Amino acid sequence: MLFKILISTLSLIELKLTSILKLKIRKKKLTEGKPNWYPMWKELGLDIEKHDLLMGALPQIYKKIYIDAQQNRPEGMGFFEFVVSDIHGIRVSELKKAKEKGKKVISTFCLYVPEEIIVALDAICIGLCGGTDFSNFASEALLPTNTCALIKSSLGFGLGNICPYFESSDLIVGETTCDGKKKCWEILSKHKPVYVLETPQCKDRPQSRVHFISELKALIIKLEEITGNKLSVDNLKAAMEKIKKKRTQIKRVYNTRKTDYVPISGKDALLVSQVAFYDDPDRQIQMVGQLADELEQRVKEGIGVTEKGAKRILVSGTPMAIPNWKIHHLVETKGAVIVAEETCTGTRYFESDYEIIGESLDELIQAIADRYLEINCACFTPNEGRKEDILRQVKEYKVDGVILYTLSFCQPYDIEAIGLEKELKKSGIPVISINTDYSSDDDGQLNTRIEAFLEML
Ligand code: BJ8
Repeated sequence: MLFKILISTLSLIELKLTSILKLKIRKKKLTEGKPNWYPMWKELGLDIEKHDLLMGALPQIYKKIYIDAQQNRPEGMGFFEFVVSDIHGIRVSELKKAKEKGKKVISTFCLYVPEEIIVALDAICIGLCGGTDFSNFASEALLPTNTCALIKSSLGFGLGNICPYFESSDLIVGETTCDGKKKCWEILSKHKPVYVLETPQCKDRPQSRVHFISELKALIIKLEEITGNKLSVDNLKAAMEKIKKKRTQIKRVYNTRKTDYVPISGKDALLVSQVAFYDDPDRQIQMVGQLADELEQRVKEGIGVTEKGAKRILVSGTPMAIPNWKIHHLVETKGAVIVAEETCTGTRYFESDYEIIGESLDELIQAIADRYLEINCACFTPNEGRKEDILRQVKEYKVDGVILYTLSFCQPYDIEAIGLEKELKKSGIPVISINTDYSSDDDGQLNTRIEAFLEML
């Protein structure tokens, strides 16, 4: 009942957030009691028929993976469940209202696009959809078969008119990380305004830092033009504080996963990271913070989500966009627990940090550039830092085995996986390499391989 009342208020911002925490995670149909979003979806130009198919499938997948297959979940997950249950509704209506008041929506596909700059200019930063092959119908004619699942999916969401976030975007900020994405921007720019941030290839060189800083400044000019706002020391500092706080709360959640008796499943922790990419940062600070409070209390009381002695797994590799929960589900239905993700929907999002000091825009932009250049993505060369991150995290999270996870046809991560597998084996760390896409075609084969890997630990 409380759930229905909450939904009927239409705007999450107007919700009394603390009351959401009281929601129990219930074994009920996730679609019930929704407001009528059809007028909004039609206005945005969505393909209603296809969008209905997508929205019809998601609750069933979520129920199977999150509700039916898990026990003893933290109550704080009620908020994240609520967000997923209305994934194309309430947040999109918030964007609509904000746009009516003159705010701009800026969409991104990569961790390298600094959200603090977007927020400082009073715009909304959204990470775009891309975690299911449902959308491939709209992109397959434009891309070679050997394109990674994330690109196929994201482009499909945009061109297939099934993503209200894409339709709400005033500007898409791409980047020059992998080759596939570079070409994707060219296709997308025929349908939406796209600006490409040039990320360096060899990020450890001093001249790359200089170049990245000048690229950030060029991006700022573009964003100022789109938003009509001007970047200042004050608004940038405030936005940096806000985003830093948001990252800190996610870090607190991850820290609780380092304990012996893990208080949150890998699936739930992944969902927290995934939602962070498109929800309102202030609300995230509050809701992730409250979840972290609960998890820290669980740790004190020795409340865990697995049997004691469950095998602890680190997943490292390509990002996992909603609803890509495939590997987490396969691993955690076998009694093991994923304790960390060395991915962009995991530790890469919050590990690097900055001090917010400096009295000029130049100093603050430099601090932002330095923070981003610490993110170890396989698109850079060399990328030794990633190996160091994995080895450190294996210790910090008391990991029994590592899954190197690569989306099929992602060459940078695929190639790194071969070297990393050798390095980890040399260090005596059990490791398995998994190369897959969003389909369930290889579920049987992956089940067998993961089962054998877990038995071996
Ligand atoms: S910082 S990981 S979000 S680039 S999986 S599209 S690399 S072919 S997503 Fe990424 Fe930024 Fe790096 Fe993170 Fe290309 Fe690979 Fe596909 Fe990928």
